[in-house]
Amino acid sequence: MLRLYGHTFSSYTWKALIALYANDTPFTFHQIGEGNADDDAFVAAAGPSGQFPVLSDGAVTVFEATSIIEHLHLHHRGPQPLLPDDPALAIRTRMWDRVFDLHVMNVMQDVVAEKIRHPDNPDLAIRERVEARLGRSYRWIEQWLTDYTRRDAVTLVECAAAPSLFYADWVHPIPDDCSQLRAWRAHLLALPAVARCVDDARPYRHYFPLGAPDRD
Ligand SMILES: N[C@@H](CCC(=O)N[C@@H](CS)C(=O)NCC(=O)O)C(=O)O
Repeated sequence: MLRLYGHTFSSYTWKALIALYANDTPFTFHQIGEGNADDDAFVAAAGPSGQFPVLSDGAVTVFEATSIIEHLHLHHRGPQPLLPDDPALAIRTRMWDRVFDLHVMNVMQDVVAEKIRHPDNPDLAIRERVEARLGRSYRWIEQWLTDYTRRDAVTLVECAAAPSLFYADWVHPIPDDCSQLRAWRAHLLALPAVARCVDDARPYRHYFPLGAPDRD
């Protein structure tokens, strides 16, 4: 039986969960940081950052959400192919995955990290830089969506896009003139695999350091 270690409120944990849910892949979920010392120690030792999610598959341990999805695609393939079989399209898919991790999710996390570091006096220059970078990413994705045709599937792209856009929009709302992107975020949140993550995370919304908005 596969074991996924993560936290229900964690964006990168969602990324792996969406892949598992979309394919009805059987697994057990191990919640980190909520009192199970053995699970916490396992994650702390699994990779150099000690971060989650981490997947355990028999003797194999996989960290990094993208690598977990690659592993699921190779060893536990379900009805939803997480990567295309065409190698050239697979490269494009991996490149788009990097867009959501590096230019949406990790950017958004700078504001969250600054609020945790300085809860009473966060550096406004960091927020300004993050808003500028997110704005640029939003506009790039808005253009990219014009030619993105696989919108009803759940692939590595959707696994990366749903959690990153969910939380980034809380930090810096997607502007009205990015209408395709706003509609795509709503579409992603309505996918059953994503909706399940959103709902399971509701009890933990008070963990969001900036204060969760009253929506979604
Ligand atoms: N690059 C990693 C990022 C993982 C990550 O940032 N995980 C966060 C939760 S969303 C975490 O473990 N936070 C707790 C910590 O850093 O100790 C991935 O893609 O899996």
